[in-house]
Amino acid sequence: MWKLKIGAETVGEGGYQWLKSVNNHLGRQVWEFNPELGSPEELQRIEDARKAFWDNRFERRHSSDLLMRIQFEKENQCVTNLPQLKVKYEEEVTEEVVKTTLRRAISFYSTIQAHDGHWPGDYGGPMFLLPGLVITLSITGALNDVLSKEHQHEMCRYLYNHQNKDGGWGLHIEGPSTMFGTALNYVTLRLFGEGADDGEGAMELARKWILDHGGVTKITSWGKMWLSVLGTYEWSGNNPLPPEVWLCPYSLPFHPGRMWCHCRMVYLPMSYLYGKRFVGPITPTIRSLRKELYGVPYHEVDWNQARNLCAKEDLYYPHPMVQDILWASLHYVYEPVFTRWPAKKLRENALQTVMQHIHYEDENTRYICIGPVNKVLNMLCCWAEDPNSDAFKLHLPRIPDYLWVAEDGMKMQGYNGSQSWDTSFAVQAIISTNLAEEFGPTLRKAHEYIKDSQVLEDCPGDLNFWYRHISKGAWPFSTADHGWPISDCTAEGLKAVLLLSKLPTGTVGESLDMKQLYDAVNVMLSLQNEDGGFATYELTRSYQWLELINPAETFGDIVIDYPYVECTSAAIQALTMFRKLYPGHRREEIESCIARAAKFIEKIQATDGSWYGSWGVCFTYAGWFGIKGLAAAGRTYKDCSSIRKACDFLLSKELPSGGWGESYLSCQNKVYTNLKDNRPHIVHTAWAMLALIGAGQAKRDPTPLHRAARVLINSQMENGDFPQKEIMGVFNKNCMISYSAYRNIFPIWALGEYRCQVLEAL
Ligand code: LAN
Repeated sequence: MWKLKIGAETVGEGGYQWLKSVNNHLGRQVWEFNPELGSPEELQRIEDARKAFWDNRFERRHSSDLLMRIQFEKENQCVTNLPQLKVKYEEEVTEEVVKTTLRRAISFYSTIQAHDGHWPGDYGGPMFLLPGLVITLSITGALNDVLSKEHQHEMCRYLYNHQNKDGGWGLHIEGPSTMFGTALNYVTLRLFGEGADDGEGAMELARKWILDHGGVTKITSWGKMWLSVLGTYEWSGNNPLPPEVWLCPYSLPFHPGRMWCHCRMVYLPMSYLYGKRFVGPITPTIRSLRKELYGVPYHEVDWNQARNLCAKEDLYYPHPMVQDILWASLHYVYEPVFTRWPAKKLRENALQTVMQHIHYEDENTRYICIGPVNKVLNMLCCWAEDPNSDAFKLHLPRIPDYLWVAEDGMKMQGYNGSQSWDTSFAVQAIISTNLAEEFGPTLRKAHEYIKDSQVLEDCPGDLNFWYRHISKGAWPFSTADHGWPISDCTAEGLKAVLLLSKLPTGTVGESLDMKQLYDAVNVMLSLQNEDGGFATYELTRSYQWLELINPAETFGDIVIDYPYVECTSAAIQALTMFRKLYPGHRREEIESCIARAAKFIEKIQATDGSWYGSWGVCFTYAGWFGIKGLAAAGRTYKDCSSIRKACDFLLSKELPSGGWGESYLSCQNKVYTNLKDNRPHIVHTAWAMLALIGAGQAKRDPTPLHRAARVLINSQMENGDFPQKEIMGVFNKNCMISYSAYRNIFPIWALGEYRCQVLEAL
């Protein structure tokens, strides 16, 4: 049976040598297979869950994290046996019902808290991550050493579970088929040893999809890169990524050091692989793939034309003409010159510089790396540089950090988890219910986790040289070992510890040292842009027009770190909370920061009263942040037209049955779209409630809030859990990602505020 291990227990004997940690692996999540574990009943439950997922895979595409739940159910007893309550249509929602629902919800949620205080969970969703891992491992010859046969079996299960009816795979689990998803996942299955003709037709169908859509010359540029290193596509069919760009002066607006760290960190290793024209060993499988993936014989492919091809299913951000000109001149003029003597020296220099930055990133994330894409690319570069290097060996034991198993199989996650982020939210949710005293042990453990996950040091060396912002005092999204600081993760972490500091030490433990609070404030202040807004990891370092050279056809807004309503609002909320408790500390700076941030939020609001949400679906998520940010800054419904418009917008989206439910299509189309059949979604319902309560809706007309509360109460399951609905997270406009903890956190939070701010005010 699969077992989820947490923290220090994930480090097996002998593993220490290759695994580094700043805090004894706090928050680390690793699934291990142990054939001896599991009673027949447990194994049967797991099989049933798998079968149910498979049977309903085209209707319910999101798994419910059931393997973790089955494990925790055995390990942690649920303390309550309160009865499940339902509220009939037009029946009044009473305080008693809400309180019982909350007690049941938090009791359940406490049973899936890990012993180190964080809430583990599935952070899957994207369908282009596992292929990068499997391609890298198969090139380096490590596939069968790193991934056991059980791993490979679960990975195949995952891929078949998420194959669309038409045979293809989407960019993410809920999306329609794309060439990027289909070709890469087909290749992945082939590398696992699945036959091109598997008898069941799934592989044949996938291949048919690829050929019907023009063959893999139509794959996106990232797909071209993966197929090239694998040896199934020619480098001449890629647009150039000259590593020399890293040698340009920083004053140039397109210097990679000015880009969004995720963009920079992905194109860094890509430029190494391109600069080297790195290709793995050509095995019989690779030769066979060359035959399978194109409609014409491999030697007849027009690689030059292929550089700019992209299937229409994949095209979210079509290349503007400047890009075609840029790539053509690099391809025809620059590359032929700079890959030959004497200019070749420059290339060698550039490759060395690039490698130096790769090693710096690896070392300072303890080989986790900032994300799942540069993780595997960096690993491949380390191998390409030296297959026997320690760097490559240090990468291997950090692979499990990205893997997660649920009833739909084993997936590669979008990060090494969302530990810190979820825990900060969970704390705020539980405290909002006013039941904190009852759940002291849960809060105390969460408090420990948050305190011990703060980043305590800046990265080493000259930060400017490494293009790094300060980190000291920040909170990461996942673990301190990952260590990249994020503006809103810092804000939510700070909010959580400040709220905890107001509760009795006897209940929730010692508060965070004041100096560490000051460090957090220092990071936050350092992250405000001139326009008042906050971006994600760093300041906005260059111009918006750079998006013109975004080469990734499937992603929007990746080139620079833009300011966002979410990050800006979180900063306001944290700083206003801090200011109340520590009015003397950096008073003027904080005040001016809040004022400028609030103006920024007003400025970027759309005329219909909405904000576009970049990291959650979508206008509802952003509405919650927009309103809460302005309210924290002291604006009210009465004196602020921005809040009034935002409320009108949200109220206009209430569903006839009560509640809210927004589709991921909102994110890609930038137009508010309901879920199919106007279904409500518990998380949207909760966000809308939180926003409206924050804007004083209770005093004006509480009926939409009552209706929404009823939706949440009635959706609670028998064991106190809430059902997993449609996918809720997003990045770069077009790709969805799972936030598995939201189904528990936000109903608790919204009903908590409903209980304390709506019902009690009546
Ligand atoms: C994340 C996850 C967390 C998220 C929030 C903190 C929620 C947000 O408020 C700010 C942005 C941030 C940090 C974020 C940025 C983009 C990430 C890192 C991700 C969505 C997780 C995965 C994604 C990353 C870019 C995926 C790899 C794909 C590429 C295009 C490089």
